[in-house]
Amino acid sequence: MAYKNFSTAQLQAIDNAHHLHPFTDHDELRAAGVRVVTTADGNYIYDSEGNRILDGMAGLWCVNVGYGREELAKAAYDQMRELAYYNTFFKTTHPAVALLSKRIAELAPAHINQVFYGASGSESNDTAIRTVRHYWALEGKPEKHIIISRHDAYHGSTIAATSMGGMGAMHSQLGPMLPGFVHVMAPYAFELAEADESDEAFGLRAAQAVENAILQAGPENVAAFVGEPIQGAGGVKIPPANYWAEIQRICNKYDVLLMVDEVITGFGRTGTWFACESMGIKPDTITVAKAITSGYQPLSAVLVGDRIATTLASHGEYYHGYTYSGHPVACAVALANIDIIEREGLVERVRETTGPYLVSKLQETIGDHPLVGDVRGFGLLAAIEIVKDRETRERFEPAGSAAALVRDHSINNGMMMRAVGDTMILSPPLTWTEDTIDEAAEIVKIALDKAQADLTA
Ligand code: PXG
Repeated sequence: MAYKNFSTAQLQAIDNAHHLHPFTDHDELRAAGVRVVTTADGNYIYDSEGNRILDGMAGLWCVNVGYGREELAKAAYDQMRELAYYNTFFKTTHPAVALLSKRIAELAPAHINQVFYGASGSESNDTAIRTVRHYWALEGKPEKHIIISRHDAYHGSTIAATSMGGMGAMHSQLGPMLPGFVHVMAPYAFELAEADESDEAFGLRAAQAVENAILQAGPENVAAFVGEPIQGAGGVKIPPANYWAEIQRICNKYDVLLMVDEVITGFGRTGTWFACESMGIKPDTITVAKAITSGYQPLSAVLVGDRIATTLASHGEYYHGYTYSGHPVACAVALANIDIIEREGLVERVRETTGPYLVSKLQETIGDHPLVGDVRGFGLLAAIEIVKDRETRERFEPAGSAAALVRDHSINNGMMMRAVGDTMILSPPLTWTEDTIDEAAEIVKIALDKAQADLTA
């Protein structure tokens, strides 16, 4: 590889001079020195200094089959040689996109049979927004345009996806928000439940906030409710078990469509192909990206339910699409990726073995650690709340500083773990075994112990 001729210091200097990083404080980055990740294999990434780091985040919640899969490289190579690119606009298709669409329709809930492609989760959420609004216009109800979302939702970084998302810090840098989005409380019991409130009562209250928002806007103006089955970048917020069924009931009652963002949860992470199965809901659109190719190629999609698809496909042209809608190389890699997930039984493994084991092992290893206020998980998603006081759930000041310490100690001791505010996050490749989870839990414990030593020094 060409980069082998460059030293770490040279690459850092070049990167510093020319690369604007996403979601990065560049002063902090320069002070720390950027890490140059050079290779990855299986569950580990390697940097230019020879450090081997267990990847507790599957890249950015995406590398579900792990790194270094020859089969995926070969699928890309073969497809590039056969048909590197062709569009799907000119009354044309190609085998990879047609076959991938069929495969996804087979994996998705029965009422979902059509797929519209993009290249990123943000892009596909834009597609989903346009599609539900266009649907209502075609149905003669163009005033139904408002989309109800939640605080701490992450739906991407384009202007529409940022407006639909519920990240205050992102909104503060957006200038005017796009109109037509309303945000309600997140189903985040750890911070928002009352002291004596049961999980069930909290689930109903959080869903009630959606009904209140629909009534306030007027159901005749509301197009859809949108949500991640489990809020990912917002801090792995797992709703109470009754929440989603209640949301579905409310959407049905007011004829409000249900848009589900499965960019993180899709393709096995929660122990089913799509988390909507685990939640028992029937979404009208499902956005997917990331693990559709395990991150080996940029690809995203909106899975469109029959209700919308039938209307869309019988009312002339929908003026929407991207150069890379259904890119052949990305689709070929997605097909090969789904083959691997199926052949290796990764979804069942998460559901039956590693999912339950991850949360129980973390609970056993660090559940009673003085810094830990809560350990929760669902499939191969886990969160650890960092607190100053386990009883009162008081946090350290300034917000996020204690979790950042835990994260840095974790990375320095061999595992990539993410901090969202004061919540530690794990979202590893689905290829992790019980042994890998044991290794991870040990590193989490070391990181917590070291952070505690720093905080009490
Ligand atoms: N929806 C969800 C649920 C996501 O997690 C997107 C949409 C947007 O996808 P693209 O491909 O446009 O990035 C995401 C992406 C983080 C982090 O800090 C998470 C994401 C992206 C960047 C950072 O955890 N998720």
